[in-house]
Amino acid sequence: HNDVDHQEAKMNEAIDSEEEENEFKPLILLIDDDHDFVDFTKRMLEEDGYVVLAALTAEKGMQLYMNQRPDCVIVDYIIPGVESFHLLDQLLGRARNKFIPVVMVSAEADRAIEKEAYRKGVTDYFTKPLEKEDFLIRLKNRLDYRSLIQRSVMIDELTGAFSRRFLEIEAKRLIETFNRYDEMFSVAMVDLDHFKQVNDRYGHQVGDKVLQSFVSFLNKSKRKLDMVFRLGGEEFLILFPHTSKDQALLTINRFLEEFHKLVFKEGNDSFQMSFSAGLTEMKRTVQTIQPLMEEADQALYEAKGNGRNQVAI
Ligand code: GH3
Ligand code: MG
Ligand code: MG
Ligand code: MG
Repeated sequence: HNDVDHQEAKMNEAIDSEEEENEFKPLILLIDDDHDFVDFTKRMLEEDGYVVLAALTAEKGMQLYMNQRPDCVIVDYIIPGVESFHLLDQLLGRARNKFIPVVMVSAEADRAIEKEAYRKGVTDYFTKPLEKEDFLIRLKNRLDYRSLIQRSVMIDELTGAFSRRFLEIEAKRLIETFNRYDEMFSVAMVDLDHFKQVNDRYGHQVGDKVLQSFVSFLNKSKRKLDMVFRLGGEEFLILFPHTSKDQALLTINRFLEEFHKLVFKEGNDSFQMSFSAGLTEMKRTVQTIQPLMEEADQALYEAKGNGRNQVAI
């Protein structure tokens, strides 16, 4: 019922499995009324490592499209009971802003139809019978491109933390879960202390390395469901699902203690770092992440003012 949920679950899966030897299999929706073609194509795609959902009618196709959020749609030009291009229009209307490639297959080797399909926005147009190798190569290119876009939208390039854009999506999901199930979550705003000094003393590259180390420290120390986002510079936000601020406070205090023990070595020099944090939790009166970020930011400001290397609520 919630396609944002599903989409993000899949993104997380994609990221988790990056390390686990790319176990993630793209999901392909095939909409075509021709049984034989569907059987043949489904088998061909499965042999190539895809998961395939097949629909023999436009209605079923649209339903699967909405509920399953495939990574790519392959759609027949002529499906009985639907005006030509009507289904395509419906699919493209919803596909574009999610970067889902829509591929048209047709028995018609008609240039006018092909051109119209491209004009509408299909990524490829193939005539039947499919030329296996050509088809699979192009499909793979499309899907690689799609996962690249997904990754670059979600992940901060320097540190590997989640991006600010992705925060909006995750926060929305947690707020919905809170509204529906009273499931508490906490938000921490985190900022490295005197980070500028690292840049000034050792150069930007060392500063960058500290940022990377900080994120990998957080990722190693946090629980699996906690999420670390880079808001910019040396400022981060951590989402703690299923966690009250009292519980999150214990966690952050543990982070503070452990992080400050890490020794960074630069040539003959060595130095230690710390961070400050501001913490808040979800409440009935808010409907977006924005006010929570402001509260956490205010608390962060207090933590800085009280001498840094600490957390405030
Ligand atoms: P405070 O304890 O008050 O937070 O002091 P601070 O020095 O950490 O904070 P300030 O905001 O004064 O400086 C942050 C610095 O972070 C300034 C900026 O040049 C640097 N910075 C921002 N983004 C990056 C980055 O991607 N890499 C590096 N190396 N430095 C960055
Ligand atoms: Mg600052
Ligand atoms: Mg700072
Ligand atoms: Mg800062």
